[in-house]
Amino acid sequence: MGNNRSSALSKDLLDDLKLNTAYSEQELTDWYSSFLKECPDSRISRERFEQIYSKFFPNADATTYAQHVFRSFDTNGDGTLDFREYVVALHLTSSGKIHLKLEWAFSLYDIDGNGTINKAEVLEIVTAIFRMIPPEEQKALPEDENSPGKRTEKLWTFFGKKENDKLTEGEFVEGVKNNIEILRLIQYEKQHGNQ
Ligand SMILES: [Ca+2]
Ligand SMILES: [Ca+2]
Repeated sequence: MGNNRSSALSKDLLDDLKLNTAYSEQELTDWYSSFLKECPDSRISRERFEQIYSKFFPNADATTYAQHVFRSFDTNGDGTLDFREYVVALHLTSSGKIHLKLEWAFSLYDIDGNGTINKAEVLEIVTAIFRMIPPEEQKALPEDENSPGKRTEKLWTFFGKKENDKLTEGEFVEGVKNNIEILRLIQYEKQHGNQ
């Protein structure tokens, strides 16, 4: 990095991304051009990311969730997203490969990055998810999952965990794969205007 001052994608980065994502050289080159147009300093700040993210949820508050998503994408932890982090994030969240998505979801829930998820971390992410659910949709939720606390209890029970237990990445991935209800509860799918 740093020696890539021109608007061309460096060969090393291109090779790296071709190897680690499913995207073609043409796609990556095109994206890089539009990325540079949007972000002339080739970085996305957290504030900018929150703005972009929030536009998808005009009727709710996606700020907290966007902060967690940003953290999970900012893999080198420098407080900005560079092109590599951006493309890897796109690949993880849209490739359709469930295993990749779940590994990413694990890193989203593992807020302190210590390699396990505890109940407080689940509660924090579920609370952020709830802020994205419009009030009328919240009213329609089943009784045992219509608050962040209840939803966290339900999830924790599905995972077969006691209050102070911890969840490893393997348990998380297997748990979600084996229980469609868990998959539904760990995320929020917008009901309208999504695609
Ligand atoms: Ca970064
Ligand atoms: Ca953790």
